Amino acid sequence: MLHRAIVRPPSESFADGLTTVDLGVPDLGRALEQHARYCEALAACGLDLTHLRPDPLYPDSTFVEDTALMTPGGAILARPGAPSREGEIVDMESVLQGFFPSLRRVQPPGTVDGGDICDAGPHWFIGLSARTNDEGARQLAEMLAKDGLTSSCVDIRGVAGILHLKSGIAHLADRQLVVIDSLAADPAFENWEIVPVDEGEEYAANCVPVNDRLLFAKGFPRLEARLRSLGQRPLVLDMSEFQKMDGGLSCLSLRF
Ligand code: CIR
Repeated sequence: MLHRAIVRPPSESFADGLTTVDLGVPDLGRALEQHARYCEALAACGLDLTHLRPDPLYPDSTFVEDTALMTPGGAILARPGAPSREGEIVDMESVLQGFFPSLRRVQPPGTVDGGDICDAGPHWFIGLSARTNDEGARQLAEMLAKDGLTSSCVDIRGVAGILHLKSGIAHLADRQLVVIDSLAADPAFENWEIVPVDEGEEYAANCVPVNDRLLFAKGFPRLEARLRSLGQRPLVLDMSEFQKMDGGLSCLSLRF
């Protein structure tokens, strides 16, 4: 069961953040509206929300998932791989200290973005990306092993169209994963049940199980229908403004 989430609304500098997609400039008013609906959805799933103040110094800071990880052994402060995002961990550290007495952290020269880390129960997938480097992955695998978790790496550095590992995969339940086609042949996913994603619907692979519901992006009817047929109960949210900044549903919160 998940009980809490940390969120941070986009600030007035949101449109100055990093992006690799060409979907236009996000509208702050609409982004705030979509963020508010997202928070309502988490609350409807039974989570208590902690809101960090919006911070215009860090345009990407609404994507809180990249700054920390929650494991059965406590919290790990990440070390975002984009220089413009490094300072985001300062506020996250203060808020996490209120929940977790001892925080572990990824140390330089390691970098880890939380968006590259997919928790699949007792096994975790670690994406090697433009943001998460080999040293960061090595440190994280060691910390996870101390918590009794196994892990495997998925190198997405040559995979077009995804920023983070979780831009292309999601863990649904047990050994069931949503995986986009360009990642499906990775040896890390052998012996996992894969729910495929149709061409053109890749963005929706980033869906988020929260207790008995599944946060799911609006506008991707084929994957939505497939997941419903598998017994999932999608809670559909408009993510248009966050998609323009390379952000998906998982990155807007840290859930624990
Ligand atoms: C970035 O490039 O860092 C942000 N514009 C988007 C981060 C999205 N985070 C995530 O998928 N976990």
